[in-house]
Amino acid sequence: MPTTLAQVPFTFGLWTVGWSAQDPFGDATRAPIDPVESVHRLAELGASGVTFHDDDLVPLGASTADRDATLARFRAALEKTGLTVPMVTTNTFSHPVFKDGALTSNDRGVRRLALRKVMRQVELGAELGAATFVMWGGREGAEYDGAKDHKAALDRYAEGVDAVASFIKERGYGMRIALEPKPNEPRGDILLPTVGHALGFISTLEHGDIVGLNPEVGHEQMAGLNFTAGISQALWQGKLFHIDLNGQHGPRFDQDLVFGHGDLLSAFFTVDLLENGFPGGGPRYDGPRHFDYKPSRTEDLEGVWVSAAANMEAYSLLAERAVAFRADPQVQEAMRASGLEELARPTLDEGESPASLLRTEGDLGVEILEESERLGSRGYAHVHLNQLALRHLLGAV
Ligand code: ASO
Repeated sequence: MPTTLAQVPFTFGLWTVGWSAQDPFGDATRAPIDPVESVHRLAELGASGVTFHDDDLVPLGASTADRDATLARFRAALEKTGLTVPMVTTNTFSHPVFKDGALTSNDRGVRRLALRKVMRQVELGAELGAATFVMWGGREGAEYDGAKDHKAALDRYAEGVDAVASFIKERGYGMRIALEPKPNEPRGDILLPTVGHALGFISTLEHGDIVGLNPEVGHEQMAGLNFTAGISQALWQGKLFHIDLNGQHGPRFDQDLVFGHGDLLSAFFTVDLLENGFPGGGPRYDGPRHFDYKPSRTEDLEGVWVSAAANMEAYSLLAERAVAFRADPQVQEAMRASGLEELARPTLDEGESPASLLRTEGDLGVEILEESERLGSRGYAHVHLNQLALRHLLGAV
């Protein structure tokens, strides 16, 4: 396997490698994996951290004594391997109680129960030093429009997220919440279906200062959207708190493929953004490169670890190529020709009034047409730039 970038913090959810591969049409094809084994195997492969839902580590309903024993074994594995826990999350989707949602269930008792489950996991995350708390509202939604009062559901969602955020602040945990959008599956429609919806929602929150996003490649692509563009906007708004990398082939069921095994060119530009930043400078993502994928159902236990390594290899290969892409003088020239530098320049001069653009000695209508014809004849050479990216991606340089 090619070298992984030593400085890149690769992390995996315990539920990813630990998935036994049951799907809506078939039984599990693999035996469960002990989380402690996952910690050791991932460390050997070069990962720097693991993440988990409450129930991934401690089965729902475990007694306090069992919970303590499990946590002690887990902590010992972390200490031995040096792996960290940069993020934790809560399972508010598997148990039948959450069939109509957790924080937005029509049943108030379910909403209160969900808050207890979430806050209990916040406490554990804080103990383990997690900086991010992911909230994926997989069951927050409906199958039928008439079955959900969307105004009330959004009120309750905001109330729930604000409650968790204020709890974090009250306890002084210094943790931030990252909401994870998804358009559908397992619900027919899920609330906060895309990065854009979630950003709009966050702007309404009382404690929105510590609430951001955990966008997932496949989730945006299921909605037919451009993932790199989505995380760009999240970064631009200072809201890219975490990221879920995986692969997906367009708008169909959530495939959770290995990163790079879906839309490869899109994956290249995602890595280019994460490793090199915006071409004109600006906010950078410095969090973990977290893989939220599923080892395909066809794989045996050895295949699980091969697929885990494949994520890191794909990212590392793309990172090497993205760095070479930006350093290539031909690419820099093509970027200039495409107008990228010009785009970084403000449209109005400093102190220039927008209304002054309307001032003219001549006929405004004629001037607008003449200007349009002059500027409209320009070529932007975007295809050449993209072809250079393709050459770098294929190692044809
Ligand atoms: C499992 C889901 C995934 C999400 C995670 C966090 O498949 O999309 O990131 O849980 O709750």
